[in-house]
Amino acid sequence: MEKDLQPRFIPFRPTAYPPGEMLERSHSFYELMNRRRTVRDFSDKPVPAELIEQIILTASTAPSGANKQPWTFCLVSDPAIKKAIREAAEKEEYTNYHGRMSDEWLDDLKTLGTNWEKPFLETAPYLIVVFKKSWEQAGAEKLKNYYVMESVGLATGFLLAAIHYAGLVALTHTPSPMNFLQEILKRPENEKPFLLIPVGYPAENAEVPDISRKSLEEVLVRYP
Ligand code: IYR
Repeated sequence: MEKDLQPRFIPFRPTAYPPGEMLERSHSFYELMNRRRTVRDFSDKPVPAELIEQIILTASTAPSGANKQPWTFCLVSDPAIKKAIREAAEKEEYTNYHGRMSDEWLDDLKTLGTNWEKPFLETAPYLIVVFKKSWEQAGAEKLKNYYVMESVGLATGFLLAAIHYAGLVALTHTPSPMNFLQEILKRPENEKPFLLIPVGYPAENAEVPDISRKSLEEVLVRYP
């Protein structure tokens, strides 16, 4: 059957606010987002599955190249799978921290206090493993996706915002290399791991690094 390749449009129904309210919303959203912190000390307090699934649905509203939505979110709460992920991640990280990362890189991480041990991979009630899909398998055919890194990066940004908005905390974790995730989670060949994100409540006495964000003047260039 021939594919229908005609453009198809529906009316756009924008959400409109009075100008004063727009400014107020931009301030309050900044206040909210500026309170987001990457957390490494997790509580094992359970998180309702419905809450985390709704958050993933929000992540999946992100824009993507040709609307291909080239992502899969693996949601892991099985303790045996979490343990396997922790063991594999720590094996790689041990090598990273003992010679694979440059001295400059290790120095850059000193203020964050990270090391090869990753207990949060078992403590956090959920691990979300984001996979990027370079292509879709349609029978024997491989259908290409576009701007996959950009698209999945955007979806992950939405994911982190939704986690924070719901009152949970997350860590954007990048064990490297992370092909072990594809094996442990038995993902097909067209899916490659992108980020590993433990999600949950912070531990009671959780601490975060004392770091600051760049000012507007440092990140903004105006024309004119
Ligand atoms: N993947 C390692 C190292 C690490 C790298 C960066 I760049 C960070 O911002 C934090 C950690 C780890 O997870 O410890």
